[in-house]
Amino acid sequence: MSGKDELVGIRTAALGKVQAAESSAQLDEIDTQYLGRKGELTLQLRRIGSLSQDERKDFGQSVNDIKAELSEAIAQRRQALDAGESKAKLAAEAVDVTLPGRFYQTGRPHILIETIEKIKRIFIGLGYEFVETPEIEDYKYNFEALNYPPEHPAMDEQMSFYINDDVLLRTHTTAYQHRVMPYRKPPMRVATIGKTYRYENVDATHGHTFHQVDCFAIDHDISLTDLKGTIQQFAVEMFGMDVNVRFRPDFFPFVEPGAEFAVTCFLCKGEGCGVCKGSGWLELGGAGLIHPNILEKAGIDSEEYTGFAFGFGIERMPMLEHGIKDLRLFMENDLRFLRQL
Ligand code: FA5
Repeated sequence: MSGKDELVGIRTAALGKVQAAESSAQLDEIDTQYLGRKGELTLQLRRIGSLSQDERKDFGQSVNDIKAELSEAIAQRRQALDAGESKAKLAAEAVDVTLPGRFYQTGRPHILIETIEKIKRIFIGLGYEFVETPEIEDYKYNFEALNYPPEHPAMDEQMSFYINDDVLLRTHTTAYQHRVMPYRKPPMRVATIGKTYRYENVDATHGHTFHQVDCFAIDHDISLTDLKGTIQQFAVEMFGMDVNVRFRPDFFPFVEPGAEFAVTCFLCKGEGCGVCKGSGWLELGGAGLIHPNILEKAGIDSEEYTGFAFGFGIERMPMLEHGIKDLRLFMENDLRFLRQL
């Protein structure tokens, strides 16, 4: 084969490879194979010495033309591949703004936690400091320090889960009083909120585990009017309306006089409805003026200071507000229930 024929073969093969190349890396290989220091076209130039004087110029010119043509073809192919690649990349990264958004399920506080937080906010706004005391409580704080004489029938109303003779699960949040009172000086306004436990027959409105809030205030000249005003203010902020508060005599060994209190039904505004069973009132809890014995036991002079205390259950409020018929639903963690609220 003449040198010229060989050149034509190399050119055809090289240009064919360039067109078939699918990547920059393949083009690099073709570049090395033909145009590199030991490339096929470079080697062709070295043949020039073996050619006649006449042929040399012509042959050299042809090799250089093919080299230039091949370089140009490689550059063009590289450009085309780059453009294709970035187009494909753009296509892959494209966002279809017409697609519907992804739905993320977000958590939210349990309805009881929401109620507790709201109650706390209101009492903090009224100047109460919240404290936490144990749920596993000494008999001493749960009953004895609260003026319950041994074997007093009132203790039957709060059937208890005993851990041993001296320790039980607190039956009411009022157990916090003597964990706090002896260690502070009046004036004081203190509150606590949390779980309480009673060993009783569980039904739709009575749980063995439920929540209470308790508050007390001690200062000079505290009277029943202060108690009533505080509960009234709480009810207005909690239920968002102009409520009345009703007190009826009741007995708790740690208050004198003692009362149960109710607020105007927030659904029927006192007219009488299914929720308040036609009475127009919703019973919330117990209250009264702190018994002088309790103050004295805490080292507070009952001649100089008086105080009020009250406590109520939490579950009742969201039950009434959302028409929840069974208090056990709060503690069962059934998502079908929780998602409705
Ligand atoms: C008490 O627990 C007193 N410690 C309240 C108190 C505090 C009176 C300070 C005076 C001064 P009582 O046993 O009535 O009182 O309970 C108060 C509220 O807790 C009830 O009105 C009710 O709303 C709620 N409660 C009582 N037992 C249960 C129960 N088993 N399940 C759900 N809620 C309950």
